Amino acid sequence: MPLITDFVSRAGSAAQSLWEAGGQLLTPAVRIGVTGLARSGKTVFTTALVHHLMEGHTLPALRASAQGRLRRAGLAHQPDDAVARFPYEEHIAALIEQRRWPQSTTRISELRLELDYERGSRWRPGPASLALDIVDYPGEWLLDLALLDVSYREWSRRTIEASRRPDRAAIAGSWRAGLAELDPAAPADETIAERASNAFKAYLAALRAGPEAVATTPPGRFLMPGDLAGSPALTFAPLELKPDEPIKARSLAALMERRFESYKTHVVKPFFRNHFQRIDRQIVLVDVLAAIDAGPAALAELEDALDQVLLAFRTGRNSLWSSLFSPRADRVLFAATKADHIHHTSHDRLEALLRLLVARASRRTEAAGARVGAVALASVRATRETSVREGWETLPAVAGTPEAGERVGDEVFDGETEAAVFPGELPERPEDVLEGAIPPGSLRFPRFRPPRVDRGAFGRRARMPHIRLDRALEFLIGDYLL
Ligand SMILES: Nc1nc2c(ncn2[C@@H]2O[C@H](COP(=O)(O)OP(=O)(O)OP(=O)(O)O)[C@@H](O)[C@H]2O)c(=O)[nH]1
Ligand SMILES: [Mg+2]
Repeated sequence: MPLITDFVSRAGSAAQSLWEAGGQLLTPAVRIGVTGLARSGKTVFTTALVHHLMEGHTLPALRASAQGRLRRAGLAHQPDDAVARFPYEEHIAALIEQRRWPQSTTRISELRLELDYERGSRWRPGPASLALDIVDYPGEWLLDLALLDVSYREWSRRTIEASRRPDRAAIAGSWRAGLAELDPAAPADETIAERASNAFKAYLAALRAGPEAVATTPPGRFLMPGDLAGSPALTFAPLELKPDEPIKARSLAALMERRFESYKTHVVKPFFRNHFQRIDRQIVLVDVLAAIDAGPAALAELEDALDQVLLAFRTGRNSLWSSLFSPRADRVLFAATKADHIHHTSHDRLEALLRLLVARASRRTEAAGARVGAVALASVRATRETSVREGWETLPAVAGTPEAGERVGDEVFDGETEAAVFPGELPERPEDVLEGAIPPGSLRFPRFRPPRVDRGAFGRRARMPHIRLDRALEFLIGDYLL
């Protein structure tokens, strides 16, 4: 029985061809992309994954591990010198030593882990190695794909029109008021361009902080600039252009248009060409619980974002973009993170909801060429399960240490005291969630501190608890370890 539901299957396996290409000379490598929108749990996922493999913990759903065939895992030099190294040591120390979550990150980073294992195949037994190149990058960057085939004029029109939606009107108010004062035909002026761009970025940030809770409006680098913050390619904004009026040379509109094109040429295309198209296996982390709690508008926005993400994986096969890059990822796993906030009785329901969100996306845009899976997981399990009594009822609850300043009901926590919380339950039918069965703000999800991890026997650390991280690994690399 498959551990994770597959929607679309594709014959053939990349593992095979790599084996053939790699022969005995090179260590075969698999490049795993870890992405997701801001705060979805990318850094914690990558850190936990490396931790379990390095410490040699048994991961029952990863067959090679369950069969005792994983021998050793160690960090090695990464293949790309121009990409920042993922600071694993710093993140794991924060989690274990200080019991705090890692710092937020805004750029791409990479880490190579070398696995020695015993082949499981009866035909080719014996020792083997596999290099895992793990690449963590902001999911917002994938949404930029939508910009590649639109003109500045068209992008301006669409972005301004979308801001007129009733639920966005109030948020867009101050940016739109400033926009109305700008004359696209006025001479190009750096200060005005910068001011317009800042006002537009403030609008994008407000969208993310508002009821939608999910940032899907490109340009993705405006909220996640990486190393490019402040550069001209990131200093532009939409303008109100009259449909039939040409853009005048040396005008404000001409400056904005040139920068929009530079953004595509110097930022978007290189990312897709140099990074995205080299990924073999992709995991897309999704904070579904936060979106449920933010309400139906956030869920609809999230569904849209997942749709766009899947689009990026299909492009190479039949579209305009195929001349630019062709993704080779043959497996994409969507993962609902932070499942430790809810009782295990709701884990399958969370997974079903995620599957529904992705299934609708793939149906709308027709089948993808890659195998797509869904799982609900917690990279680091910060809670344990318990029950609480409310009146005559006993409710399934989770207990952990809420972070200092977190509020549950009337109580404000100090970061040391434990609390048992009934987070709420997800309905049996995932459709009910999309139809508004859970009123916004009704779930109780305090931010818990990472769990206490004590040193085990012989100086070895006890394992950091997780939920279904092993299933995710089996989907991503299980077939490479046969
Ligand atoms: N309880 C729990 N919280 C988690 C887990 N994973 C992530 N979190 C929470 O989510 C926050 C964001 O996680 P990160 O891994 O930093 O997310 P990210 O996607 O790398 O975020 P950015 O780098 O800011 O884009 C953390 O600070 C934790 O509060 C998990 O498995 N369990
Ligand atoms: Mg991060």
